[in-house]
Amino acid sequence: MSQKISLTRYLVEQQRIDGHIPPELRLLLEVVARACKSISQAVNKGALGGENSILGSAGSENVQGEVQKKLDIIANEVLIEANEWGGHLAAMASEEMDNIYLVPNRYPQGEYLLLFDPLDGSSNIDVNVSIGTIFSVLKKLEGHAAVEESDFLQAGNQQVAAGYCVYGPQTTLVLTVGDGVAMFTLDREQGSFVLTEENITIPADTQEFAINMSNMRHWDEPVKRYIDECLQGTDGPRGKNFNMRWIASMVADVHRILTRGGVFLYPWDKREPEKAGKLRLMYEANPMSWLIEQAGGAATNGRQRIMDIQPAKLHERVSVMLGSKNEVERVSAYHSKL
Ligand code: AHM
Ligand code: MG
Repeated sequence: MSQKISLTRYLVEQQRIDGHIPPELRLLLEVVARACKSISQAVNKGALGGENSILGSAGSENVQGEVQKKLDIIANEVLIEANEWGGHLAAMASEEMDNIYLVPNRYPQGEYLLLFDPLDGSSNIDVNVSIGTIFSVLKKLEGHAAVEESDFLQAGNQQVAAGYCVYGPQTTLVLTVGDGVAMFTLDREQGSFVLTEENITIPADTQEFAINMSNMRHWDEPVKRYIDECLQGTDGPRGKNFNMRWIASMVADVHRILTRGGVFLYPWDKREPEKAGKLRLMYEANPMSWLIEQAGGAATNGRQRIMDIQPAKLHERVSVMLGSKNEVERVSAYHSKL
C-alpha cells in the first residue's frame, strides 16, 4: 500500500463514500479503537505496570465463576470510561460484569449497544502469550426508552459492527461493518491504527485444526469422528495430513484462521452437560462468527448457524466450530447424521 490509510480515514470513507455506517457508529468504533490502544499499553507494561505488577489475579470472580485477572478488570474499566461519555451509546455489556451497564444520566444517550470481552484468553496474560479484546455492536430496539437486558438479546445476524484487537507481537485491530473484513496494525510511532489488509478471505479448504485435545474423552461422537479422521492423515479417509495449533486465546486462534485458514472448535462436551459450551455467544462467538463469515468462512454450533441463535440470556454459552467453509460444513454434516 503506497499511501498509509488510517483507521479514521477508512471509517470516514465507509461513512461518506460508501454510506455503510452512520457518523455515530464511526465515532463508536474510533472510541473502541482508542480504548484498545490503551489496553495494548497496559498489556505491554506487564510486570512493570504501576507500583505493583498489573499481572496476576485480582482476587475476585466474574459472573461465570472465573477468577478475574487484574488486566481483565483494567481492560473492562478502560472500555467503559472511553465509551460512556461520547453520546453514541445507550448501554454496554461485558464478560466481566454481571449486569448491563447503562450510560449514566449525566451523559447524552445514543442508539447503540456495545458488548465486549475486554481481555480474552485470560489464562495467557501472565505467560506473555497473545490475548485480545473482542467486541460486538447492536442497535437499541426501537420504541424502548429505558434500556434493559432484553434489548441486548438479539441474534448475531443483527450486529452492525464486530471486531477484535489482538495484543501479540503486533497489536492488530480486525473489523467488519458488513463490508468485508479489514485489518489495521498499530503504528506505535504515530499512535494510530493503519490499514494493512483488506477484503480478507479464508480458503475453503484447510489442513490445520485448533481444538483443546485434552478434552477429547469428553467430546460427543461427531467431534470425535471429525478430529479422529484429521489425525489419521494420509492413511485415513481425508487422504491428507493435518497440523494442529491451540493458543488458548480465541482471538489469536481466529486471527491465524483469518490469515491463513483453518478450523477452530470449542465444542459442547460431557464435563458439564447442562452447559451449551465454554465460549460466550454474545461477545465471543457472534462477533467472531460474523468476521469469519464476512471472510467467506462459516460458523456453527454443529446444528445451527451461530449468528441465527436467539439468545435467551446475556452470558449465554455456545458450542463453537468456525473457519474454513468446507471443514465447518463437514463437521456440521457429521452432527446431522447422529
Ligand atoms: P476467557 O474469556 O475466560 O479468556 O475464556 C475464553 C478462552 C478462549 O480465548 C480460548 O479459546 C479458550 O478460553 C481456551 O480454553 P481452554 O483453557 O479450555 O483451552
Ligand atoms: Mg475472556
